[in-house]
Amino acid sequence: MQVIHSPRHLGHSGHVELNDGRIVPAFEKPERVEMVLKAIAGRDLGPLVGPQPHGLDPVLRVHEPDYVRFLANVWGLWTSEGREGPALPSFWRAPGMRSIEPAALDGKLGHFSFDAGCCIVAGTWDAVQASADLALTGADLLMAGEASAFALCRPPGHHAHAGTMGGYCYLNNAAIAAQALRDGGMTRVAVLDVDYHHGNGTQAIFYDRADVLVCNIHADPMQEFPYFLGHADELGAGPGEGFNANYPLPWGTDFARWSEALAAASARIATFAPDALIVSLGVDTYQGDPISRFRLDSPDYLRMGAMIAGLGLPTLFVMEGGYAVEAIGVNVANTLEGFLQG
Ligand code: B3N
Ligand code: ZN
Repeated sequence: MQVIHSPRHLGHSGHVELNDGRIVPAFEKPERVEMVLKAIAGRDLGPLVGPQPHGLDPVLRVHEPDYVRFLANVWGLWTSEGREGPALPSFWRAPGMRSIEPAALDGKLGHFSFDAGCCIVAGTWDAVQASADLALTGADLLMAGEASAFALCRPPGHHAHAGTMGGYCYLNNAAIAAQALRDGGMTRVAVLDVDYHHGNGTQAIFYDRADVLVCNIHADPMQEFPYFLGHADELGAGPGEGFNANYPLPWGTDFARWSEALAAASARIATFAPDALIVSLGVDTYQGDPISRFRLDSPDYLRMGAMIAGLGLPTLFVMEGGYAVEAIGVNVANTLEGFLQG
């Protein structure tokens, strides 16, 4: 399994988030990737490779042009106004207000976001583009006949909608890769999102489509971020009806309960018979994660990987969340090792 990595993620650092009424350093930080690299180096998983540049065309197959223009320009606009420090959204449109992109930068930040989780610093756009390129390179590998690949994406992507950032996510790496597989000739693609948080962006992007099945196993949105999407009755719409499946689980869920949901999602995926599988791999389901409340332990990720291997599909793992920095590497490496041995 090739592991696709770029040091350009390091440019997205020094950013902040709003937590308990205070501006604090973001939980989503560069050390996460460095810890995964360190853990992978100790295992015989496969070679570490860099990304191929893909430009913005495959990004624009998923994301709206105005949004991509905003992401590309926001830091330049911010600094040209003499603003100092990171750019953080803090104003949002309520239902009944109009969806017109404001000229003012604070208005633009709110227009293109759904929370204050996407801070922008000097290196953010470069890191975001590199992250999408990692996922696209992984998609290329599957199309070239590789059985599996791991895109060590950072920033993560599964909360990003076609025109909206949020939850540390700017471009939806998994969705961009899924669309690239479709554009490359695959007929059906499945996305299995095992992150603790519901992948609202991925769901929304493919909600009315029957060619991309999206399955999410996550904390119940009644209790957890992203709060406003991820219920079990969200089944898809129009031609996409029946091609979205959510498995919300309560706080305190352990692997015994969690793996029942994975078995159900796997059965749905097997029925769909996709040409390839994309796994949105978040390991914030770990019992020691500082912002999450599931109870998976490190050995459970070996079993998770083996269960995913049981689907017998060409599989691209795309990194999403996981904030227990001391354990993130072991948990990711265990998943990949479990998959390779499974
Ligand atoms: O949910 C939180 C949150 C919960 C607990 C915290 N503690 C105990 C310090 C802090 C924050 N914040 C909302 C934003 C969560 C973004 C999650 C991104 C992710 O991993 N997506 O998969
Ligand atoms: Zn998460």
